[in-house]
Amino acid sequence: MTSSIPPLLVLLLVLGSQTALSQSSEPSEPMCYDWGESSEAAVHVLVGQSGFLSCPLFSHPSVYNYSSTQSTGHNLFWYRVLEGHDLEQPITNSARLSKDRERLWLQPANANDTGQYICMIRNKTSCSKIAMRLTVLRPEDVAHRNSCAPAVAVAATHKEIPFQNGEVLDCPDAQEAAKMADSTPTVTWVHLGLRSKKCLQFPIRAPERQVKGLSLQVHIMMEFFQGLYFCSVQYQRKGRALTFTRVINVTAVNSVGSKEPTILQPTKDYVFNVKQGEEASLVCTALFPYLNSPWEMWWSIDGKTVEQLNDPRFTKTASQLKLDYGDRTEQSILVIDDFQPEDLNHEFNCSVKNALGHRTRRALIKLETPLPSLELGCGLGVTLFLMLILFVVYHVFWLELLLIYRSWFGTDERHTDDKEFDVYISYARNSEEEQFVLSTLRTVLENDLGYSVCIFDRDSLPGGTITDETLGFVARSRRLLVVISPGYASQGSQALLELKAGIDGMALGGHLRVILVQYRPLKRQVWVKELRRARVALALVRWQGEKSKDLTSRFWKRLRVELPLQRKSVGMEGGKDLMRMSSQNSTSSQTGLISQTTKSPETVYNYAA
Ligand SMILES: *C1O[C@H](CO)[C@@H](O)[C@H](O)[C@H]1NC(C)=O
Ligand SMILES: *[C@@H]1O[C@H](CO)[C@@H](O)[C@H](O)[C@H]1NC(C)=O
Ligand SMILES: *[C@@H]1O[C@H](CO)[C@@H](O)[C@H](O)[C@H]1NC(C)=O
Ligand SMILES: *[C@@H]1O[C@H](CO)[C@@H](O)[C@H](O)[C@H]1NC(C)=O
Ligand SMILES: *[C@@H]1O[C@H](CO)[C@@H](O)[C@H](O)[C@H]1NC(C)=O
Ligand SMILES: *[C@@H]1O[C@H](CO)[C@@H](O)[C@H](O)[C@H]1NC(C)=O
Repeated sequence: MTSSIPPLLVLLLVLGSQTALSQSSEPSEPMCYDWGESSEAAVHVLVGQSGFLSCPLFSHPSVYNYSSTQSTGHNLFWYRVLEGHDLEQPITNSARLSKDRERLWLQPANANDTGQYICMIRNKTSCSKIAMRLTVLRPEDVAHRNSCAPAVAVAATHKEIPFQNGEVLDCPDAQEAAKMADSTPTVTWVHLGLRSKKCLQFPIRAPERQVKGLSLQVHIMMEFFQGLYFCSVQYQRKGRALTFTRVINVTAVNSVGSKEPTILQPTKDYVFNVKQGEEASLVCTALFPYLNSPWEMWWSIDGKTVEQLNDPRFTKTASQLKLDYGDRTEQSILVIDDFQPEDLNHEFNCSVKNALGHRTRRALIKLETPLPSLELGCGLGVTLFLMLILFVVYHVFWLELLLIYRSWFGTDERHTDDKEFDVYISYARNSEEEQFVLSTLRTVLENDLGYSVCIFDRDSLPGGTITDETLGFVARSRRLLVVISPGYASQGSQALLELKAGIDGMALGGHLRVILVQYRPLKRQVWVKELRRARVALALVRWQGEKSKDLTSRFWKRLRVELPLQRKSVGMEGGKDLMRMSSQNSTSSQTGLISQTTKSPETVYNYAA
């Protein structure tokens, strides 16, 4: 940013606010305004070389102009401050110390000239004074020391020369020295290459750079002409040989191409994505091609600069990204604190300007509403919770769910087949299980659940062969309920016959399914091999003692799932009564027959074998 600050302000800032002091030694003399010490005006001179102090009051001619002060009767006086004594000693003109307009020349400077100096302009009614510091350096103290320079030099001046262009390098202060010299001074030039770091003493053969009088002419600027140019001025004054060295820092700058500034970022269609409630940084990058004139870059909000708005929510930072032969890439970032949807109504413009042109680009902004993490978290939590509930419900109540599902969508097998019994119960006779079968299983199935149950010993008619009748009964049943027990289906038993008939019927697709019911915990090893083989494919329902007595227990639910669908009879009195009439009472009438028809071991044995 090179904005021109009012010179008076600079003067005030630089000098610091020193109080106006009365310098009056005589009552008639005016108050003298004291500007304090100017750090800008500090001078370094090499011991033994010529140098000068320039009165800083005149460095801003809009405030003090040497020519005009002369016309208002002002005189310029120089003083040296004697340190430790707080005394201002007037400087008297001599061959070595001489005034020339606003300058005080030291020809040459001595080591003991180092100190504070004051220049004062005064007429009868007004007075101003300012102080500055002179430092006389030894050659070994100097920054630009190098082996090739004929002498060392102090402060460097800067010069930019466009490629392919010509430029005259004047040795600073040589003209002024020439005015005081007895004869024309001589100047020697040395170039210290920027990259090569080599010294080149002029004059040289090549025609691009030539010494002409007190100057060095660069006819066509090249990249390797960059670097430091030392010029040493030698002259005679009042019979004394004098010298001083100056240095010019020469850099090459681009000369061709458009010199108007361009906005590199944001591009025409670029959209800044900003988040609500967060800090938004709008980055503007611009290229200012080399132009020896001021340039400017700024952000505006609805046409007002950040400074004009003076809103703490808007701040900006600027920085230089690149300097390439004078072409500067500059960046300005507008930072918007806590971006809100209303900010989208503002017009954020990045503007650039130099002497030849200006550009403005509006920043397109898209607001990304952040996912409300709280609501998202809640939603997720609720979903997980529901899933957990479903999981639990399914695992605890899956039997119920299955039963409900079946009651709604299942088909009643009894309408599609011509079977006579729902359940055929196969069990080991004379075992603990027999009691369970006859007193519990049969009763509940028939009376409470309304199934038609076939128990061979009860339902078979006297006279027939046991094998045929068994096969017939099993074939006419929809389910074969096998109540397993340690001795179940031992060799040659009725139960083995029933089991084989059931497994065969199942395998042959006779609409028969075998269900295993375990009354007591039982080791698998004691199962007959037919059972062991079939086990994988069969449902096993376990009796869990007292727990299973209740009709709503798991045992009965599982059993009902395995048994044919009983659409209307579950818990219904009608079904119960029907069953009692149809089968239960026939039991008693047939019990007597069992003894006559049971046990024809040979037949069973033959079948089994
Ligand atoms: C079954 O018949 C017997 C007599 O044969 C009778 O005492 C009993 O009440 C009957 N049971 C049912 C449930 O009808
Ligand atoms: C100083 O004043 C003289 C005459 O008063 C004027 O010609 C000259 O331009 C002024 N210089 C500056 C730098 O203002
Ligand atoms: C002294 O200088 C001031 C301006 O700084 C001017 O107004 C005034 O007339 C001058 N006085 C005389 C006596 O020339
Ligand atoms: C300063 O130094 C010079 C020699 O370099 C000497 O002649 C002169 O007297 C000195 N002046 C003071 C005030 O010390
Ligand atoms: C010369 O000027 C360039 C560009 O301003 C700067 O980077 C470099 O440090 C200067 N060289 C010296 C020796 O001052
Ligand atoms: C902002 O820039 C756009 C072009 O991108 C322009 O049309 C508009 O006038 C500018 N607004 C202001 C206030 O400069």
